[in-house]
Amino acid sequence: MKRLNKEALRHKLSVYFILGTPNCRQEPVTVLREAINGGITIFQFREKGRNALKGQEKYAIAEEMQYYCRKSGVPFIVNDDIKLALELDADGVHIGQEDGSVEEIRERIGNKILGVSVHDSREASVALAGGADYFGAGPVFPTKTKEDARPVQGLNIITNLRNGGFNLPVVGIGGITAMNASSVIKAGADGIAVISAISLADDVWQAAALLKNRVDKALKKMEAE
Ligand code: TZP
Ligand code: MG
Repeated sequence: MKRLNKEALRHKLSVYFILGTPNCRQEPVTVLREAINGGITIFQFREKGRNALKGQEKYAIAEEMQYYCRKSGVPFIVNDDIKLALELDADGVHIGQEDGSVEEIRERIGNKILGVSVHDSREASVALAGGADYFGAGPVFPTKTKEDARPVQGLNIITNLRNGGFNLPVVGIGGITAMNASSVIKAGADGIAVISAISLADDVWQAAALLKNRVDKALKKMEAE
């Protein structure tokens, strides 16, 4: 996939699904395939936490997930593991505040998509200067998925970034569900990033489709205002 321009990327970020094998009860590749069919617009492979795969097993499942993403035109982003992203020629990388210098990672990955998790305007400024393409902001709501998550920030994190004049695409993350997704878009986010709302759903396809529906409606409403 060629590097997307800023507006195309903004659009692709609307329903951002993140998954690793520890996040699902069903077979992870099946979960991803159903989520793609349900309408997710971008995917992040985040193999972290208890029982996370390593080495060849991690590589193999990432490669399989990338295959299904490619087939459907869904950008494939790798969390943290720059080496894996380069080996697979992934579409991009997502890093947090503890993952090293944004600038150095930008140099290593060339023109791949670079997402950075930020928690305030200062971190956002540094990420922007270092060459980030989008911000992940949160946790917006309480989450059980990330054990070392920062304190809940509420919708303020999104509003503050927007009021701070940042024009980079922003996705909200943390505790987002079909019930609260519209509020995140209304606060100014370009998209929502979720793990459990899709990965742990009884019907993964339906969960993804419902989120997509809610987000699309909220984005349309924002455009009209
Ligand atoms: N970063 C901040 S909160 C979070 C990450 C990776 C976990 C999001 O998971 P969920 O299940 O959508 O709350
Ligand atoms: Mg990280």
